[in-house]
Amino acid sequence: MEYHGFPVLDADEVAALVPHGAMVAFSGFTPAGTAKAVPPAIARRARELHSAGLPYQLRVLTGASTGSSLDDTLARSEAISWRAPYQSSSALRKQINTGDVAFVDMHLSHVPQSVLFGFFGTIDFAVVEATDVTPDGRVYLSTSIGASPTFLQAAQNVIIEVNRHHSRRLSDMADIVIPKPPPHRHAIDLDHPLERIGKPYARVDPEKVIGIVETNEPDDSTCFAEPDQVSQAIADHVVAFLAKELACGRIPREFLPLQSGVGNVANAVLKGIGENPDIPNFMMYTEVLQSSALELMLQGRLIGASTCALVLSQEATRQVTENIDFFSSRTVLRPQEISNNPAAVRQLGIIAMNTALEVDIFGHVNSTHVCGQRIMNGIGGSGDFARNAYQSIFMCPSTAKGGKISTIVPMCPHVDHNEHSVHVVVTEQGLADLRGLAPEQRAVKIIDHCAHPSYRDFLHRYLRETGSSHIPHDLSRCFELHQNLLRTGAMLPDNSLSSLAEPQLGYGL
Ligand code: 0RQ
Repeated sequence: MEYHGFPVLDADEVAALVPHGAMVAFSGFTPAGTAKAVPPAIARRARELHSAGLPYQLRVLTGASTGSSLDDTLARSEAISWRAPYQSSSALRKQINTGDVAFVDMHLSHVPQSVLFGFFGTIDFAVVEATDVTPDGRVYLSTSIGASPTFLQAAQNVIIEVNRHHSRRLSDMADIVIPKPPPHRHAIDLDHPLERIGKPYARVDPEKVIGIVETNEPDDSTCFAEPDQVSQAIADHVVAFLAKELACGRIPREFLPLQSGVGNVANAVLKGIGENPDIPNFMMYTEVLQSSALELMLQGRLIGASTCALVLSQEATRQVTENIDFFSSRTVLRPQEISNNPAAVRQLGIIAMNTALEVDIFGHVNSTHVCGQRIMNGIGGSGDFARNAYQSIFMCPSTAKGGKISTIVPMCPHVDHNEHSVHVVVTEQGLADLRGLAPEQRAVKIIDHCAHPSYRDFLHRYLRETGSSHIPHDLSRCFELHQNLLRTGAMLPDNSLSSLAEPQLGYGL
């Protein structure tokens, strides 16, 4: 059988072609556009070979995190030896944290250039989901663009998963360009989030396409619970802050494009912005567009969005398919090199809103490593946006694990975003605007506005008892809370936590 002149293979035939030790670049930026058939076939092959006593593991590259068909399935079959650039799978996280998988945590905007210049070695195979591929090598990608255009260009062998479930008209949203390599790179000509600078398809050399795998499967769908009290309180603080900034003229009257991370807090913030009559209709320039954003688009609150991926519930997917003219005139799907491009973020004046694991009293943010050791997901695109944003906001609940952990700490044992890239910190307790404040002033503000009341005395005492310097720290005590946590399972003795309202949850590092 053939598809537009390319041989049609089944996924197991493809898996049989991929040798132990190969570097495979898969499409997928979150569950959106994740390759769906070949990874499970590779996992089956790995299990068979492992049970025959043979080694079989791959080096796995993607755009970002993936759907369950990829990271979860491959990790459960112990089929990954190396992984970059981002993940959010609990099975894979365990293997990374036991040292069984080598994981490279990196800025998502850096991935395509790193691939093109060979920083990861040869890309043996690319497995890319698409809605169509033409005989002359035009590849129409599906719900995410990610790094697929570059994977198609760089890989020695290419497999296209043509997924009939997706609307072929998703390509109406796609705007694909691969910047020229330095030193011949031109400035990115983007003056507006919806400006188009590329083509609706990616390119592949047809000679490299060894086969087409046909699929008919939706992306894993993500549904978020209604915001809880904590997310709602964080959202209320952020929305009130943005409205005040607008009223003071520190945000221009026509507002600025928003970048928003993924998850319940991000959803609550977006919903709150949508509902606030003082904030005008707005644009987004972001890496992931969730169902909640599409609702705002239907309401006319969100005028338009540039993104790298559409992460939708099944109902939202149906809406997009049925109203493709409406959504495609308001949505641009870009490669991650452009959606997360630092120059574009600075040029467009993005307001970046990301989530932290913990923040220290001077404003450094840890987004990735619990106690500086165990990875949660990775830095993802947060650094691409935060470092270059017009305003960079970091949000998190003031405590985690039922209050056993304070997310406001004297010093972060791992730093993803340093004080220079963090303008505003928000917890359900309040908001600390750090702009123009020196380190000690920042510390007082963060403790008083953001720390949970049960931890404020400890944090103030720490600040008082350290000597005076530009950033006052006591290097013998700065990780006392983390050491307590590792030793006893809580950052402070239990009695100091009795005032916390949340239920006490188990904590296992
Ligand atoms: O664990 O579910 O076991 O209770 O961390 O925390 O509060 O549910 O928040 O899901 O938004 O994740 C930073 C991880 C937050 C995420 C992070 C525990 C907490 C819970 C999750 P449980 P929440 P979220 C866009 C931009 C980096 C990448 C990024 C992230 C779990 O937002 O990965 O921003 N960000 N990308 O209990 C120990 C602490 C903790 C803690 C929370 N201080 N210590 N555990 N938890 N704080 C996306 C892309 O780039 C594609």
